[in-house]
Amino acid sequence: YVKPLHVAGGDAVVELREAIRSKLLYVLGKTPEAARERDWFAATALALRDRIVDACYGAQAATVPEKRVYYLSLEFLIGRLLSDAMNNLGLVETTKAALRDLGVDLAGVEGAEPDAALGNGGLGRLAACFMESMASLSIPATGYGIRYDHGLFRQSLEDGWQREAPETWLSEGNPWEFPRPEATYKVGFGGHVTMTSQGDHHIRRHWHPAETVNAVAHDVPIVGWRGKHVNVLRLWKAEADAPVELARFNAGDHVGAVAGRARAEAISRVLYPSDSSAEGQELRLRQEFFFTSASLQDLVRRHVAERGSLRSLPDHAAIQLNDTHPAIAVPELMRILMEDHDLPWEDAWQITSNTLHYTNHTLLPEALETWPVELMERLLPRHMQIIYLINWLHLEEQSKNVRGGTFDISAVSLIDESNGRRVRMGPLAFHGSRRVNGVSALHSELLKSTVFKDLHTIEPEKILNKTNGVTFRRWLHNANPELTALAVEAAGEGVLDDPTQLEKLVPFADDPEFRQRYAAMRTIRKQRLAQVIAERTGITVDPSALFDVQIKRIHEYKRQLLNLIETVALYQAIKKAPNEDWTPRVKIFAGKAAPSYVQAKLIIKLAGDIAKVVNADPEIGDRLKVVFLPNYSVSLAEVIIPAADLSEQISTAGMEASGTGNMKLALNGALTVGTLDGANIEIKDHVGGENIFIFGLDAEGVLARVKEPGYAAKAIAASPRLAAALDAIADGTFSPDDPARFASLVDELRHGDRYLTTVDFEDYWRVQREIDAAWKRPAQWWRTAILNTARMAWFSSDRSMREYAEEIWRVKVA
Ligand code: DL6
Repeated sequence: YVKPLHVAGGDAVVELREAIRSKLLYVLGKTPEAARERDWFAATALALRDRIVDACYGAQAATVPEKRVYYLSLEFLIGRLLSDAMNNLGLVETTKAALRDLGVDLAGVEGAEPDAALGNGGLGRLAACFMESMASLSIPATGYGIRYDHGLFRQSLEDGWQREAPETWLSEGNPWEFPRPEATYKVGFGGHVTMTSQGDHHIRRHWHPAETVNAVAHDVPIVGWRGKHVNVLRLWKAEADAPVELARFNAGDHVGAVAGRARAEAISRVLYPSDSSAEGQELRLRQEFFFTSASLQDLVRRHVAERGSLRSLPDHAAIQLNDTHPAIAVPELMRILMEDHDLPWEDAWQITSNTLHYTNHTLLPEALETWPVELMERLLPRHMQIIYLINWLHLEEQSKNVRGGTFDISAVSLIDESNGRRVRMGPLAFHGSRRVNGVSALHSELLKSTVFKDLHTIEPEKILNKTNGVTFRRWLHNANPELTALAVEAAGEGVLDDPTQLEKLVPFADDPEFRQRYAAMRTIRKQRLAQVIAERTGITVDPSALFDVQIKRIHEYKRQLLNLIETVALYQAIKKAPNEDWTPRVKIFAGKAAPSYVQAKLIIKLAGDIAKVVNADPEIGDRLKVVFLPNYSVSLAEVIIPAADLSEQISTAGMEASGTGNMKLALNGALTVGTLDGANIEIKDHVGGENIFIFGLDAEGVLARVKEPGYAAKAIAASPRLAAALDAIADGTFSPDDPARFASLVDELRHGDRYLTTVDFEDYWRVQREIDAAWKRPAQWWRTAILNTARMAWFSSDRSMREYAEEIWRVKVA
């Protein structure tokens, strides 16, 4: 038995119940008898939103904070908000009781909330965790992004192949948001630039866009822990200036009359469904400029209203660019300051480069954004001029600094001349920002030695590390209430406010009774996941087996393929020695592939094909099951993570900037099997090397190995187990209907293997067998799991946000 976390008081229940009833009737126009779960969700959200507004319009609204933070991100993967709102307002039990009085089950209501999937993966989910943490730490912050009509596509599997369908989270409106038509800004595109002489050799340039689009604000309030502070996530919707061209309409051109509107509104229609690759399409650049320009106009207007002069902007505003997607902020802020506010270049540069800050999230060359100069000149002619001048001044400065010898100045240029002429958005963001940060210790070091090597030499103080974090309110309290209640019982209520108190669980790792209760909590979650697996895939899994989980975007560098090859090798080993005492495992995969990423989609198909053969093999039985759960989302993650025994974090070392799923899983007590990559290294430092399973080459080892010709062939020749697994995949054992289906995957491994899957295989196999053995020692296993939970406090996004506030933004945190 565990005590409920929140206790419902009588009056509060009645009040909330009546508020919900009233929203249902008077806002939604529904009687309780006619209401569907979706209606109950909307009514409950509206009633809670009132309480969030109350929390916000007290003292907070009456004071102007000393400094505001603006977090610009093309993605916010927020998922559902109801449980966050209830938990942070302390109203979980009250809401449950209020709905019960109305004859409604809270779980069904929660399930009726659509996921706001306004992001692809780690980068977008990080932005959502940061928003929640900033509210919880009372950091005055606004998130700025796009209100996409259609978030990340819905994934279904058709005969194992990924199919994409549009996602429709807004089809019944969004009860959390406040449309703010009064906060509308004009965003220009195209056109030309005029010059007028002002005397004193001063030339004034002015941009005359050919097209303008309206950015209309929609505000989602984000309430922090214990309802003490509320921030706003301001999402921009694109609207046309003129909804219809009447003259054309009246002339009978009914479609042409709304074409301009369709073009304008396309900007906020769909989220680009790609991560780890730069999209490079015109609409994407339009999206980036649209939300960046609207956000800058908005924050400049606010600053002028509150403080008068823009010269003090860096003292009262810190802007964080989440990756290079908003990097166009560098020339756009310059343009606004010079054109709209008459500031001279030098002052504008001083202000811009002291207000902006930039986070890099990837080293993968294919994900580093560059835009053709020709496209920039056409779409943003004034910005291209500003970028040229910034670059000219920057290169002049650098050439002055070179004393003796030669220095390849093109290495630090903001324009790449080697591949057509393209603007390099990373270096632009770097140069225009006061601080630049990577997202794990290793990643930040690699930034200094690789992509920003030369810029780092010029400004060695600029790059900082800010290791990512995750919000424990979402990923522990809400996702795993049983474990949370157990932690509260053992460590006290304070653990809810201060995650470092999880450390108090350490001595309990040696308490057999506590271990047993901890394991029992896991079983509850595994039973629930088993039920979801059965409902969604028809596969029956045994909750007493080891649940081995790899959940993340499907990408070759994340190496789902390594896991699948090991699955095949294990299958073959069990078939060879069926009487051995194999540890029963369920391998659970989930994740989406970018729609244009052919190899990633083939990997999904391979997982399904292997699952079909393995799961149907009577000789295998419950010793090995393979599951690919379709349509991975934040809310599915909330079901899988608390049920995981093993967390697969097996990227090629040096390629995963940080990872955040690794943190959520370890916090919930899954043991990690991982490479020394991204934040895995810091997780190892915190939980202890004996409480994590590390294998494979480290980042240095990878760099050295790729220089050795024929490394894949050598690795395959040295491992008969690997060779046999690859042969089986290549010869159609798992795809008898199309034996050559996976030839391209296996060929790439045999002849290229950019991600060193073959090289790391044997060590991965070894560590997996160690894990099999560890599972057979439950006392030790659960001790390790408890120690993981107890020592993960540092990975709270509260810690990350505190560090950003103190070391980057210079904002005081209470
Ligand atoms: O920083 C958040 C997250 C990291 O945890 C992942 O390791 C990293 O892959 C991800 N990066 C991206 C990059 N996409 N782009 N550009 O999603 O960021």
